Amino acid sequence: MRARHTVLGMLLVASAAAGACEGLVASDGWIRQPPPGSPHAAGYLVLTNAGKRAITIERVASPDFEAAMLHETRYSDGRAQMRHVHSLELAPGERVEARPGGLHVMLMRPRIALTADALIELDITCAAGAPVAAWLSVRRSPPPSSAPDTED
Ligand SMILES: [Cu+2]
Repeated sequence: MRARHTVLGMLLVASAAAGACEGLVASDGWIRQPPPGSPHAAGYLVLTNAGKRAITIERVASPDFEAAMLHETRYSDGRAQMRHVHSLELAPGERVEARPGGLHVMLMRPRIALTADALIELDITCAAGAPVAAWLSVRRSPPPSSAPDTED
């Protein structure tokens, strides 16, 4: 069995990518611990294109959940609505932060217990490329760097 707990509570997990995800760096990944028995959870991370060419993320998946997709929360008339983000393009040097109240990874039907500090694998697939693995740490509350946007 793969160890699912971090040794030092490390949050930042970076992946240098190959193929069509070349230059993609995923860091600061975390998942808000859902209530026990909840059929879904939301994951967050920072995606940076450190390469010289545009990257298009086409799909996300996790072996720890039956389904995963990128979602974006939008507010209209004071109500939050989520929509599926089918693809996400990152220009060279661009940094996109998934955080509460905005872009997030919707994770559905967990296959493992989402205990605090568990590490969840997220496989990011770019156009025609092999998936790149990122790691999301299960947390009870957001890390200080990722407080929700409450201004709007
Ligand atoms: Cu969602």
